[in-house]
Amino acid sequence: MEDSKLLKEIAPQFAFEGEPETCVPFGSGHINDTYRVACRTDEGEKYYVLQRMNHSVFQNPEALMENISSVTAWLQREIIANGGDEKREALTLVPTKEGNPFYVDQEGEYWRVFLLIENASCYDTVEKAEDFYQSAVAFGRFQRMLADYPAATLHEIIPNFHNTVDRLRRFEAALDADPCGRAADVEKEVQFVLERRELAHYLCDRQADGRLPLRVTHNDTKLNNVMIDDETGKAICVVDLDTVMPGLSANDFGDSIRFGANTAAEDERDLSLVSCSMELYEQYVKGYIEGCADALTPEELDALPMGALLMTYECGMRFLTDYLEGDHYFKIHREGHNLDRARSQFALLADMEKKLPQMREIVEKYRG
Ligand code: GN1
Ligand code: MG
Repeated sequence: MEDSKLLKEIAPQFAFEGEPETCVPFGSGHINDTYRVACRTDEGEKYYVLQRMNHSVFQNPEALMENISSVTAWLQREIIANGGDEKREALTLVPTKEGNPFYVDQEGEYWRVFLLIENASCYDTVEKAEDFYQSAVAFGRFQRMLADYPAATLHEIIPNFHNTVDRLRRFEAALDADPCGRAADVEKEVQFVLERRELAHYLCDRQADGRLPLRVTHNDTKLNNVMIDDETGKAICVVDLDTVMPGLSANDFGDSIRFGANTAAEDERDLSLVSCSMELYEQYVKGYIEGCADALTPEELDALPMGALLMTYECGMRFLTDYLEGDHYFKIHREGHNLDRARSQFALLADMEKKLPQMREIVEKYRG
């Protein structure tokens, strides 16, 4: 939608402080469309984040918004109880003028607004090891603050989201159907996935037999989903709560490593640049264990390194599935983008497989 149309038709639905004056694209997510709205108030400009929710990915936006409303309210209470600033350390939903948490337009598109946390930034790549450590503390703290939240009351927004066994089944179905005739070009990548079928079971089996407990998890723990204070350099707030669901701590840990400890971008084409940095991995382990305090069980701590391998395997498989199916899930910005992403994830996994003993030793060092 045109920015001007957004400003005229969508923005006025929300209970902003002041008058919305500008609306510009914002952020780098693959799923929703995000804009920054500036409003003029007596005290100067005030900023908000306006998002159009992707309802083909999120088929039940009402349930999703229920999850976000109750998790953010819980986090705000915890933050206030700890003497923190709840408007800066948690997301704040801005309701519509009618008091609803989202607005549905005439085309059936779902919109929502959050307060923009000012003087803070999200980073797409690790510029400083300290930022990565900070993000680990933030995700660890997130885990700890939600440790007593009744996880079973949350809606499962995307069923089987991090069920790697199910992701493998869906990959094999896409491969069989081959709707775009692309399977023949990706034999090497397909082989890579199929050779590792066993890996898909590692976490699912441990969850099924009760060795790993269900937690409230974020499920998209990339570095760019944490806001870092521009002045202090400290992580302040975990954002993008769309996929908050019951899940496993190893998945949250693993997805952070997949994205942030990679020495290259998620879609890097020069695979010689892709590797899992043990320095960054160590920073994350240290920060995550500190942030969680003792909220994790010994079995959960044992499973963390394998979580990194699993999430990388799963994400690569998801990119490859989307490539085979014609790129309708992840937004692409160039021809073959999902294939590039899959290849770089597989290069990263191959490197992690070599480094697994060292990854385990590092967890031993910090678990206390
Ligand atoms: C998607 O929208 P974004 O970039 O935060 C995806 C994640 C993937 C990620 C890969 C709902 O997240 O699961 O790990 O892309 N989110 C959803 O970059 O599928
Ligand atoms: Mg995101």
